[in-house]
Amino acid sequence: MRIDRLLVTGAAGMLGGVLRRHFQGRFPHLRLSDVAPLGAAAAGEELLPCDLGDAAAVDRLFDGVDACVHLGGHSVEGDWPTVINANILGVINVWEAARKAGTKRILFASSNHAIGFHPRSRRIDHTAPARPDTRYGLSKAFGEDVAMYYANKHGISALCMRIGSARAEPEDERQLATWQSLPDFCRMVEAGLAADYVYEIVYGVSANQRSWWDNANAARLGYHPQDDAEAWADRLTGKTSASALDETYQGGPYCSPDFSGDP
Ligand code: NAI
Ligand code: 15L
Repeated sequence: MRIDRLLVTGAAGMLGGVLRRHFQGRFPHLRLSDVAPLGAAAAGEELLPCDLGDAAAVDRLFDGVDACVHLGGHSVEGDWPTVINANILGVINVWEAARKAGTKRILFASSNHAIGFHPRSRRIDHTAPARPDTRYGLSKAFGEDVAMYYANKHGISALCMRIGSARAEPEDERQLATWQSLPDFCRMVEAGLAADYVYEIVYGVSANQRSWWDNANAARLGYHPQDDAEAWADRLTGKTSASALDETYQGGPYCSPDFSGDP
């Protein structure tokens, strides 16, 4: 697929900054957007600030866009108004704008919190149904379904990346399973831009020995992670949550806040 103009939303964020550096000079036009300041444009960059909840602004954002890596949104648990604006209205506005602009592909930053209430004792793959652990996780599950609807109905191919814990280094025992190194995150995005598919789900995770996720679907699509959180095991083993509930479920510390169910 030829990409003349790639759009990255959430470009002022942590992973957006990683991709901005990774893609420098790579496409004729790299369009970057966020509601937060984006700094100065480098050669080949187009900076278009916008709130994802503003449909007209998102329509303008997609003008001339061939493919999009959609990272923008509220990236942790939040109250309903915040989650609805950034992650519910936001994904509707993104896919609707893509449809109108003729954009061919969207890579969506979903989250492990869409499946956070699967127990750690269960190894799951890309066919696992949503089990959101938060309003945030529910919004990511919704985003995955929006992506599927527009893929099947309007031919916008979509890769839903259920990212675990993408950061420079894992920070606790749970992340020995869920960590994705930043180079592996870039490898996953590269595979998602290059492969041939209509709608797929993959896990955004490194080649961790302790992973709870069978990521064969990602390997089939060309994602071959190079890193393994086990290198941090000596330092992080035993660094766990005080909550038994958090330690039972894959979503970890997102599970116990506000919990009033039957564990
Ligand atoms: P981040 O919080 O650093 O970046 C998100 C960006 O979205 C921010 O720059 C923020 O200003 C922007 N944003 C928020 N609300 C917006 C709105 N209404 N309109 C426009 N922009 C808005 O998060 P990070 O870590 O870079 O994550 C990027 C994406 O990946 C997020 O969608 C997050 O949910 C997802 N993700 C990240 C994981 C990680 O471990 N870093 C794990 C799972 C999912
Ligand atoms: C996420 O979805 C968040 O965006 C990230 O900040 C981490 O908390 C991550 O999940 C995680 O589960 O470690």
